[in-house]
Amino acid sequence: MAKRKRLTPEEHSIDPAAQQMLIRADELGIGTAFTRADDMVACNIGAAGLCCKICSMGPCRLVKPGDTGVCGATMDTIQARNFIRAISAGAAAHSDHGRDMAFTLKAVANDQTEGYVIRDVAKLRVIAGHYDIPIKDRSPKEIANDLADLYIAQFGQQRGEVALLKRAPEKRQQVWKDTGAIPRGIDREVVEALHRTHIGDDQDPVHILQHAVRTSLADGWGGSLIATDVSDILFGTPAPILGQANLGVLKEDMVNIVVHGHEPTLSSMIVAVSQMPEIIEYAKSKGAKGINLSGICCTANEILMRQGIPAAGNFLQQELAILTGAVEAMVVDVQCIMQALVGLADNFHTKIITTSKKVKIKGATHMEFDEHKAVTIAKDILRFAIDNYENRGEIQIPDERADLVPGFSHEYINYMLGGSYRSSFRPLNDAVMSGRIRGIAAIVGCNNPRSQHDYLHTYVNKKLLEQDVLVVETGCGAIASAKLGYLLGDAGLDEVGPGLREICETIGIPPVLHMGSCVDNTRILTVLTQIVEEGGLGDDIDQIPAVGLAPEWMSEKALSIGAYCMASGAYVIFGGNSPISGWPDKLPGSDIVSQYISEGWEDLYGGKMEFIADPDEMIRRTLEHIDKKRAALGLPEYDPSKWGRSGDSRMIDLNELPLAKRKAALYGVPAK
Ligand code: NFS
Repeated sequence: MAKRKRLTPEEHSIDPAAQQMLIRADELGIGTAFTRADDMVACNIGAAGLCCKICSMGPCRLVKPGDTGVCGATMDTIQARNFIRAISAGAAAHSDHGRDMAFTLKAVANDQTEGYVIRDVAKLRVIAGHYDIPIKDRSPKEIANDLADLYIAQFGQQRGEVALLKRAPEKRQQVWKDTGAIPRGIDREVVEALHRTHIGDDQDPVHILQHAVRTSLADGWGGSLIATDVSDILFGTPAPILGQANLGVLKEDMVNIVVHGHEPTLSSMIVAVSQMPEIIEYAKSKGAKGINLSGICCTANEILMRQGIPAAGNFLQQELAILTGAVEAMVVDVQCIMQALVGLADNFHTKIITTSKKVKIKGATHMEFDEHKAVTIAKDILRFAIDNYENRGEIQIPDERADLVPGFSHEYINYMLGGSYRSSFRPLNDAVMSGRIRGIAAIVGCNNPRSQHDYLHTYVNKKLLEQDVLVVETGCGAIASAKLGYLLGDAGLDEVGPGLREICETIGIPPVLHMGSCVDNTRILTVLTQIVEEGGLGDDIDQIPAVGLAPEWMSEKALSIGAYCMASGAYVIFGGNSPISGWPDKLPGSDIVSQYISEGWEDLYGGKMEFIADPDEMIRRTLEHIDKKRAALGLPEYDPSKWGRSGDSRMIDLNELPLAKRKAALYGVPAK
């Protein structure tokens, strides 16, 4: 097999903790996703969306213009089919997560679980109110039971409209009606996507892509939104909390348990049980000082933003955590879990524990989770991990960790802009209208070993902050920024533009707001909806000066997110490889799919989806789009020279001081 040159640890990642672990892996002769990506030359035919393997007359590889599959399928049809299948798999993953959350809510409402309660009754009432579920004189469990039934019904619904779509701006709902994009039921759209792309069905690329939009909406305004709603109701709506991120959160003298995956159901229970005196005593009886929990991927985000449990890292750090030799158990549920973990863990004492009914990995220990016995199972898992502490060998934990403040739910953003007395999105809208905030960028999504770990996320982030663009983040992108300190007020403020800085200082927020896991991209939809409802920035999401970016994407879920954000009116930019790039020497008119998801979709939805590999070009187009939307709204042209000197003159003087002295003057903290 042809091999690519091995990159150095510095070329693989900008994160010093990751670099250190990659050096250790090299010394131990252990491969990781980074080196496997070096060794695996990606298939250029598949990468361009030109391989069709939906029947066994092929797989057909279309290698030159004019080629078709054995059945006659053209490049455009094959690309569109591959694309919708990826979007459908992503929508299915998010939505199945949402389904499990809805079942958990139903079980909690009927006293069938162990250890769970309804934590956010206020949110339960607000959400129930959207669907006219009676609230008055009813207990939280009665309301939750009805909401769970309604949510569970959205999956198998055959006709009508997914009920959650009514939470979008009215004008947007009309756009979806006019374009026939309203999903009827969540499962129905995914099944239909598979049917349409079976051999010999839908072969008009534009028609296929239209259903891709409908399927993605069943995710964003369906399954994912259900997941976010129910997680908040059961585990609490996030509010700012202090946390830490990076491998340095692992502790030398404690039992390290890393939870990895996506669902908060088990991980929240592990958090609760790990604080029980009997479990802590058990850890001590084995020679450890206690139990240290941390997370990887979106499970990390779920417990980071609710309980302040540290994040050991993002997607590409799952193997690196095990390479420290200090992890007693990695407990996984669903999604983004590398099969390589098991083989890698064989080099250490680490136990990989699978817990989902849906996910088994050969060689891992399976301890199946069941919410009806959640406390008992969580205790079993923790004891199993504690028993493994004495088997530790040599360890090496990078001394790298950064503080962060996550937890910016849309409810909290509303509150922070005016307190409970006059909570409102008005100050945010005003800041965008005045030009202090030039626009909003959502930087989300994965890591991908095909690009330098964390580089694109943080580069794009930094450059947009300098341009007074307020950044909101979720998923692995948020953890990348956290590690660099952007999610902590003062730490990031020296690097942001003058207008954005004024806003952050006034409200007391970091310039990058961590809004949660990937299913929580729905929080971004809700924020955009609230901005519209507040007024002054148009009457639909596509008029807001906002852009979504997934610079290091790799998963099918990312494509589904991109599609539903596009359909909601956003310009969405993906970095890295385009799965629909087609032949490098394109003939005129042979680029139907790429053009359609950009220009065609923009005509219909006001949003568009593009794949742009060059980060500077991503930034240029982001700013161009933001300025175009500002102009269309009649807002003043962005002019940073107006800001930074308009506040209280004392603040301006103070801002010139070094951080420690500024704090001393402001808060009476003695300067060091
Ligand atoms: Ni999102 Fe979260 Fe990370 Fe990508 Fe995977 S963890 S759901 S898919 S890799 S951001």
